[in-house]
Amino acid sequence: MSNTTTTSARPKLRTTRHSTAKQSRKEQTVAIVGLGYVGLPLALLCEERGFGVIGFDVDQAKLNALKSASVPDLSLHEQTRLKKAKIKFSNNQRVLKDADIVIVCVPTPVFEDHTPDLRPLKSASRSVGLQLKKGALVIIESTVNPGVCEEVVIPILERTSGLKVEEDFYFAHCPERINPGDVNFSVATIPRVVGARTKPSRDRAVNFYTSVLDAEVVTVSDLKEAESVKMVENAFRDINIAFVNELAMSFDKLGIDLGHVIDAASTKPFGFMAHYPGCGVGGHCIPVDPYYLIDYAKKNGFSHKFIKSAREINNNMPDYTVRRLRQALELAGRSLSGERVALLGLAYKKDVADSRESPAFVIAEKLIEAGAHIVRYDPFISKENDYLTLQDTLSAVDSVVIATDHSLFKTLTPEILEQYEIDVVIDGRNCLDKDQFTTSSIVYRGIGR
Ligand code: SAJ
Repeated sequence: MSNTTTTSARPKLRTTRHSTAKQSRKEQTVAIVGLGYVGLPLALLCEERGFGVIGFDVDQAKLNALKSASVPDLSLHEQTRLKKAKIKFSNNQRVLKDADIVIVCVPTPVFEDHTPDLRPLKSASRSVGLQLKKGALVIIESTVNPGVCEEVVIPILERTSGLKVEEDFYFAHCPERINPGDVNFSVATIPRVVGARTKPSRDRAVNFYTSVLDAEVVTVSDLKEAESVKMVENAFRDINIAFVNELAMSFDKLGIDLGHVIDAASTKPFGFMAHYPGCGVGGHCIPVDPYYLIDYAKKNGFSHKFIKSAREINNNMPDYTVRRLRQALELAGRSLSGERVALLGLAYKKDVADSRESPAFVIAEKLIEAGAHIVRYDPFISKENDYLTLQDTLSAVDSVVIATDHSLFKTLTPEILEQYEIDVVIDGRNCLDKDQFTTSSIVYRGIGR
């Protein structure tokens, strides 16, 4: 049964907005499985909206941090909520047995060979299944490729619970859309997409989300469409970043400032969406999710050439960044071997403390392989720093590579850098004011400028 009604070339999605009465929320217990950057904000929001909430995570260190209310990357509001939260945090899966709604928000990484690593999701599904009660609703928010819900998760839930999906329990997929560090969009305000096999499951899930969120909830025809939405969103972003990264390497040869070109192209009010070149693509989503789609399509007889090429281009950007440094040092009469280089930024994106899949680590590896001596500094990940302060870091080096556009690094003017006798700067995130460097003694190179 299709849920979408096609009224024009583009199928019109049905939007549903109706809320569950507040008193019924109090009677409902929501269990969030996985308390990371997706699950924890959702748990706090559910409690704020009147649900009884259980927070389950296998990581005792994470649970300890939660109990002491010291968790990075939460908004101020979420930090405040956490301090007074009545959420039951536990790593004992038996706490799940009372849940009316169980939402799985565990990581879905890839192995070294880029194939999907579903171990966390399978383990979570087993824990949920073992405690699943009749009539409960299970929602997967973890990002997965089409087919995972039906071919992996539901069989585990049925096998471990002895219950039958759609007869004894409800099931839906609602891919998470959290954007860490985003001050404009929070879990409450980001529109969501829900897919399920049957109308009862879909309605149960839509009921829940419309009673918790302040954003639109749209439905798609089935689980595979819902799984595909997130894959498409993030592959879209990855290929667009690869597009500007390839342009950057070309325009560096042509001596054209790609940043200026993108800014000018952005004045076109339709048909163009700005993305920006950089030293690589990090994080738990963008560089990972396309591999799930590539892998599943390959297993079903299709090879994604374009999406794969985009991944290769983006994975090559750390190497390109090191080449930019090598070329700049040659102008200063030096080579990478023996060079003292500050690597500024380890996080995968601006002003967050998350370094997963960060290109900075690949840059570090390549610099060390080339014989350079690197000094790391990231104001958000101090445990990895070689010196306590940015000043001490700059005092110990002769050149700089910026791998993350943290706000702190944008204060680095040529005057400041010259005080530390730094004469080469590679701006891997194009976050400094290039024009200021043209009249300085410093060799400045960006990515695509
Ligand atoms: N990056 C570029 N150029 C760009 C944009 C990003 O090189 O134009 C790099 C970043 O430096 C970073 C990586 O790509 O290393 C990922 O950046 P991101 O802004 O996409 O950050 P994420 O990974 O937190 O992406 C999240 C995603 N949200 C979800 O998956 C739910 C993504 O779908 C969002 O599009 C993205 O936030 C967003 O728009 O900010």
